[in-house]
Amino acid sequence: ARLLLRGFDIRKAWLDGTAQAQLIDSLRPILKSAPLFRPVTPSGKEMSVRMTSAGALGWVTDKTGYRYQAQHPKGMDWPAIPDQILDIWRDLASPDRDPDCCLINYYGEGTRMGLHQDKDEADFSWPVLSISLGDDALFRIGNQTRGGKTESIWLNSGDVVIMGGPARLTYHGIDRVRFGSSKLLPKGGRINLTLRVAR
Ligand code: MD3
Ligand code: FE
Repeated sequence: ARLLLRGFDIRKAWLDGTAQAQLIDSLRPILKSAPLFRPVTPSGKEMSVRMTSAGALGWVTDKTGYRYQAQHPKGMDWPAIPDQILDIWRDLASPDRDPDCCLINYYGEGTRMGLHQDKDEADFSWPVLSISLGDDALFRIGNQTRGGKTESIWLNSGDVVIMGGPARLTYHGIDRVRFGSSKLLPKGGRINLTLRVAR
């Protein structure tokens, strides 16, 4: 099913169970060579999400600020983005240019992500694409400025969301995860893959 919500193009169950399991398999070597880390915001707060990246650039945050950089905080280059992930981008976002960043967010029990805009990228005319894997998550969509009414929708494993055009700068966040609602990840939790053209 296809749903349009405030300019977000939501493809429910875009990936079948086999494709989801293959995606998780493609992430295993990435998580081994570029382990998840707990980001710290410039204000010094630890985020509850754990993250890593694949691609030429990864998104990081620490006391010195938010940025894209070519190395993991421990110093190694990020692993390449698997072809299977790039294929989803080429199908749904753009056949003309590949993303240079695949941010991998892991949501354990109690993880949430407050409302924010994604604006560390150089060119907002490129869409952002998000792939949900594992436990269900309550996704909140706001407006292009802080405040105002919001709408929420549950994202399930296999859902893909494309944020382009005016929706690109919409405030969004994850209010909660239904921990244990999916059997995709043996230890539970949710993985969100976010594909972006950062530079
Ligand atoms: C709307 N991640 O990594 S994905 C993020 O589920 C992020 O991990 C959430 O927000 C997650 O920045 C939400 C959906 C999403 C991702 C990027 C967006 C929505 C977006 C960029 C612009 C507008
Ligand atoms: Fe975001």
